[in-house]
Amino acid sequence: MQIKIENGAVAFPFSIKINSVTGKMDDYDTHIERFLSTLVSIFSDPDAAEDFIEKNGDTLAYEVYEKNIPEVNGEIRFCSSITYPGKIGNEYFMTKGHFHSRLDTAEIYYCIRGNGCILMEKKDGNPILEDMYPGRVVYVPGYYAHRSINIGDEPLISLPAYPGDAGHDYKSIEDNGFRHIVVEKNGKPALLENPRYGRMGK
Ligand code: PAN
Ligand code: ZN
Repeated sequence: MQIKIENGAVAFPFSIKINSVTGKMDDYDTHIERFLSTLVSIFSDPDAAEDFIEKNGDTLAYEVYEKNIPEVNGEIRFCSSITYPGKIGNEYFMTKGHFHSRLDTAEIYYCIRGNGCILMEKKDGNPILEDMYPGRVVYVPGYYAHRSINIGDEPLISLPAYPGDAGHDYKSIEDNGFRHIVVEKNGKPALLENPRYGRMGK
């Protein structure tokens, strides 16, 4: 079903289903797949990411299914976000992460399956790590960059929802990274300073 738009807004109510095992959305409009080869520079050890790909082949780290809801004030965009289990060295598979282009826009993540966390950081603030497991809702306030991190051994599936006009600023994170990374230490996730913060793009 194509969403009907009138005056720049969704014209009719609609519903979709997200498979709670695979995360696949039925009747989606857009499907984004992020393979490790396109994510090498988000990891704190890009050489380890290259080695991983050499050994295991290019690997799907996360994917997103979404409806094309207008990117305007008043609408709510949502998707199914699926981050796969895995690690580069000790660093867990994760999404690229971003600020919203409209910095003051918030977001909620509803966790459907898996075990992980959302890392949140203001431009100059402390990191906040919130747990994700089925049934858990994480509120990401405006001004916080955010990314999903899978610390488990099954897909981390969530439903993020955010204002239509939020927009996505990936560049700040591509250039600088997050100030912190989440790695496995003694079998548990640990939050460490990112040794490459401020020079991720180099
Ligand atoms: C989410 C994310 C999704 C994929 O819908 O877009 O989890 O992560 P990246 O956008 O960082 O690649 C969201 O936060 N939207 O605003
Ligand atoms: Zn977001």
